[in-house]
Amino acid sequence: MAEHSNPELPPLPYDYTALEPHISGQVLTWHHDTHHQGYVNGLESAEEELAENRASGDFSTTGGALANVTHNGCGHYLHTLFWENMSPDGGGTPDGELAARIESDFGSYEGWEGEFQAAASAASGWALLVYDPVAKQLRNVKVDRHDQGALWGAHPVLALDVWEHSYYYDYGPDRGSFIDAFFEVIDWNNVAEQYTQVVSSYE
Ligand code: MN3
Repeated sequence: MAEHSNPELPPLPYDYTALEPHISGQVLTWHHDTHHQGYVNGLESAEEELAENRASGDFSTTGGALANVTHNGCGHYLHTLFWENMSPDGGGTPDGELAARIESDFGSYEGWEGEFQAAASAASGWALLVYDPVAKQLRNVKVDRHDQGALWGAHPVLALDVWEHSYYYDYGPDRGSFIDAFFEVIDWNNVAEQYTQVVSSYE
């Protein structure tokens, strides 16, 4: 039987100030060390509660704990992807197989970009580029909180956090400028790696 591991906060893959001026060191520090850590802690304590309830046979708090696993687990996983998707050497546009797939699934890069930015403008949570293994295609998904609007079975390969804690300190209510700034730091090499890893297990 596979042994499951306790959730852990992964270190940022770059310095806290590495994405300036697009995302400030202050925001990355709060966002990673406080917010993301909070989801890791929340996931761990919800899992402990589930285990205690299974052991005692008292399931009276299990419904809430299950909701906490989903909320905090999605928060943990999406933040981990969000950090990996960015780099101080990012920006530009995708190339290679990922670029070809975006063109074939969305008509053009511009078609994908406009749709993703619309998802990011409208979401109360996240904009995601996902691979849908049922339809065998890339899709954009608009997510509220961390999990509302999720497409079951789909694998996120690019994640943009548009919770207010992600941009308000740097941009105030101007979410559009933050979305533009995110495009200056997208690490397309990482997105291509995420895509290749996922698609290779389905196609
Ligand atoms: Mn966040």
